[in-house]
Amino acid sequence: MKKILITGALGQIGTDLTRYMRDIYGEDNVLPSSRKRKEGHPLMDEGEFVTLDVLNYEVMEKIIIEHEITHIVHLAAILSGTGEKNPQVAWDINMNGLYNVLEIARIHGLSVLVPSSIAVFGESTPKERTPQDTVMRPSTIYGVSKVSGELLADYYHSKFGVDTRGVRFPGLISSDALPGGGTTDYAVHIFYEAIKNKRYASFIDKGTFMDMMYMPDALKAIVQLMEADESKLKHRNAFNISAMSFDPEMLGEEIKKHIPEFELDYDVDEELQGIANSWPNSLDDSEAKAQWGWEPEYDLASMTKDMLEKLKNKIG
Ligand code: AKB
Repeated sequence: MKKILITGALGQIGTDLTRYMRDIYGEDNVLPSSRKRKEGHPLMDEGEFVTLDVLNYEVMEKIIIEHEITHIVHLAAILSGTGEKNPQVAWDINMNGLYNVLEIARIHGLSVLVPSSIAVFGESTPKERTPQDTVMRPSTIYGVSKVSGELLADYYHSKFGVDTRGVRFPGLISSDALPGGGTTDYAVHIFYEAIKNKRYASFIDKGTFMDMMYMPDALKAIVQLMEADESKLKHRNAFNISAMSFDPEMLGEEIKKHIPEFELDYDVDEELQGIANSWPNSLDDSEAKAQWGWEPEYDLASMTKDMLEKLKNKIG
């Protein structure tokens, strides 16, 4: 029987993941947490929720013991854009938070799933079909902390036998919770603006390709990897996964098929553009496919159609 603690659960992934996991493992077996309560957030009224600052080891340990937690999905992190505005805070939360999680897992015999990101790659990484094992010299504090996190989680597995696993998420597109402070966020904002105003000024320039994934595939990946047969895993932290790669123009064209009056123009943010330029154009996710059966369902066309339908219901 699994009893799962989700850190950073009020963010883009956590909101959907809590509901998805509760459907699979039962409401009482999935405990979302975040640094603060957020009144009005749907998870406040959907079963148990605890406040947990991942930098507070004692509180985390108390929650683990009281709730008899067996697995931690560690989502609490500062993303690429926000990280560049305050690198010290990003390092503190991304590294010391993870260190606390791994130490508690080592001492109490828990399993840990911690997402990494395409941000682990940098300018010197091969850009097309970026291999699973390749050069990793990121240029953002987020990327530096995610590479370090991957290595630390691998170390806790090889040194202490902690069951650590992770995926390198691309940009995630979802209709429930908004993303916060990422370079790939334009690919979510564009949908809201297309429905509300029929136009969008992208902060990422045309011709900039990045990997992306629709949230249902991301949720599936987390559970699939958590449930994967350990003996088949040659890698642990972290697997390349992807579902599609596009630039803003391609996404705009796809939206126009549903909203013909939609107009896309550009108001490029130099800092975020620099980050996007340093990331791969497309990932090779064949190791995830071979080792634990990863297979995405949504491509650009099916994701766009579903996003627009969901958002029209949500915001009208
Ligand atoms: C970001 O843009 O920072 C994130 C990511 C790709 O990890 N969405």
